[in-house]
Amino acid sequence: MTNNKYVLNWIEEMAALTNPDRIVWIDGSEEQTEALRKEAISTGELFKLDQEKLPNCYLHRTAINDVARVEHRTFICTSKKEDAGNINNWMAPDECYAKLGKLFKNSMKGQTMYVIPYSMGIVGSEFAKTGIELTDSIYVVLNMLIMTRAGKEVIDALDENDSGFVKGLHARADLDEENRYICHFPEDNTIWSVNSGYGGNVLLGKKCFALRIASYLGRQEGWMAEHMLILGIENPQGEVKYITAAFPSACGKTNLAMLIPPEGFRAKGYKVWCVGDDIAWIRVGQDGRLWAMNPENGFFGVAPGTNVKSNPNALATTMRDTIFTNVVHNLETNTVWWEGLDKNPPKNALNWKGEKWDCESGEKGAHPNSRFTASAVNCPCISPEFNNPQGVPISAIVFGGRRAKTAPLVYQSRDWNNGVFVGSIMASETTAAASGAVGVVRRDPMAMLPFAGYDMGDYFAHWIEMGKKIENKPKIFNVNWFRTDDEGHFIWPGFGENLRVLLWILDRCEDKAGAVETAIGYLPRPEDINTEGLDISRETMAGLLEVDKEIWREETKGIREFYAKVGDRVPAELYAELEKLENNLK
Ligand code: GTP
Ligand code: SPV
Ligand code: MN
Repeated sequence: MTNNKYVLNWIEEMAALTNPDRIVWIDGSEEQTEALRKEAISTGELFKLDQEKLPNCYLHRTAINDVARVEHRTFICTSKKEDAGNINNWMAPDECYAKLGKLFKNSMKGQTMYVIPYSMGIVGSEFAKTGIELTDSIYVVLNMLIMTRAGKEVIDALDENDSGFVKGLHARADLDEENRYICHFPEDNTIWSVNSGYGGNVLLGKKCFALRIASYLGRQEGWMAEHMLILGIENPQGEVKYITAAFPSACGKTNLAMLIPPEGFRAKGYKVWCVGDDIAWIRVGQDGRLWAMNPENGFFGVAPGTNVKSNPNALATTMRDTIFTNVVHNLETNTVWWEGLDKNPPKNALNWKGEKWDCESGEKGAHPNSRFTASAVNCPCISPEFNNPQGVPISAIVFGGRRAKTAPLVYQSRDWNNGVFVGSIMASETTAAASGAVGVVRRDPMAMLPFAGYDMGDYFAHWIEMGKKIENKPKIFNVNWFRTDDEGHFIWPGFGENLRVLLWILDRCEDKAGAVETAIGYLPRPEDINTEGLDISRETMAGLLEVDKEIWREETKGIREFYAKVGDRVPAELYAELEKLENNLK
């Protein structure tokens, strides 16, 4: 497939280590892909769903001990520990290569090693980057073919003398939890993942490359890799403005990226275009604005909660060419189901573990982190700019998380550095997207806690530095769709209605909307957000926009503790912002 010596030598070395029976290059052709599907079906790795109702759709089940990212087993292996920082797990590169080398040794014996050349971004474009993943899993191959631009054209576009590709090695091995490792060697452009077969652990183009390795490269090269959706909002005059938003895992990026405007807004001509739902690569354009592109080619979205009301676009996207992972298998219709799809759970069905499932048992049928892997081109609201290698110009950056009480529905930061501060103090209740306890508040700066490929203090400093290079800075905001009442119910209706908040945000970017200054930043008054056609009282809006100083004083203590934990590379600019906030709250 290639004459690139760096590629060939590396594959030879990895094959010597893992000892596969065969090596197969993935070319991206429909013939090869179909043959792989057939093979996976024959071994039970995939189930073919009803091809009339769900053309080209398949179901996969992971091992029951392998259902989410494993943050405690994720390592950044820089030669100096301080470069990985206090927040990341660290291992010395030599030690890690030796340790994982033992786990990879002969791990592919009797199996095929697939070589997947893939591009993050438009193949051959200036801002795209190439990766090669070696894997023993057809499931990984089929997912990578959806999630990235993969195959022959990628390796053809790689120069013979280019050694800068990202080298990913993955083996399922024994799926042994105790020996599961997701390791990154940013100084070597290398990722090693062993003993898992689940999503973010093994689709190495996604979190491992496009966030952890890319954030490291971005700092060196002067750009940013962020855990952000990108969406365009078209107004009735046909003008489109773009927003990026960083929310932690399972906190609403896919939903927001594909939102359908409330009826009244649709009638007026508002439209939302999805550019990306998870990752944004961002750089300063020649025009002095910030430009964002989505390096992925598909969506690895959370299934539960996705339905015709909450996210019709996502649901439509999954109606063809989709791989479902860990959802319910409806045996009556040979289709899929998950909690929150509709009110008719199938009677004759298997749960995500493949066991007979009684929908009245009270036990969940789909895993809370069950997912769909679907093609971006199948999304009804995919942006016409999706394949533009330049990306799109950004008007606003939005941060947000799940906070039952503290954060108001929306607020605007005062300026870039204050906005970086707002991102750095993000916190959210944990979800099922990572293994561990769910619902615990944890600090998750810029939604990058598990994804920054280097020291978090340096990462903050990089944000501050980027601000100096952007002539026309986007404005920075914070949102919270998840405030709850005393009974624990969400107060804000969310989903499509979130457009109302985004429109206030865009109006603020053009000085067209009102706000009041508070201790934490600019907040809309209830009347500043258009609630036309929404059954929500002024008092409820006022409640959603309340900033409780007592709670926030407590919050600043948590922020100080967190900064101390991040360590001595937290920039002085952010401590200055923290002091301002503390003073404002006195
Ligand atoms: P990752 O793919 O893990 O990065 O997640 P994500 O940020 O894309 O989250 P996603 O959009 O898949 O949403 C996850 C969960 O949040 C789903 O159960 C949604 O139903 C729920 N959710 C999304 N938006 C809203 C909202 O506006 N309000 C409420 N109450 N729930 C929401
Ligand atoms: C996330 O957890 O943020 C995801 C899913 O987008 S995974 O690819 O598994 O990381
Ligand atoms: Mn994500």
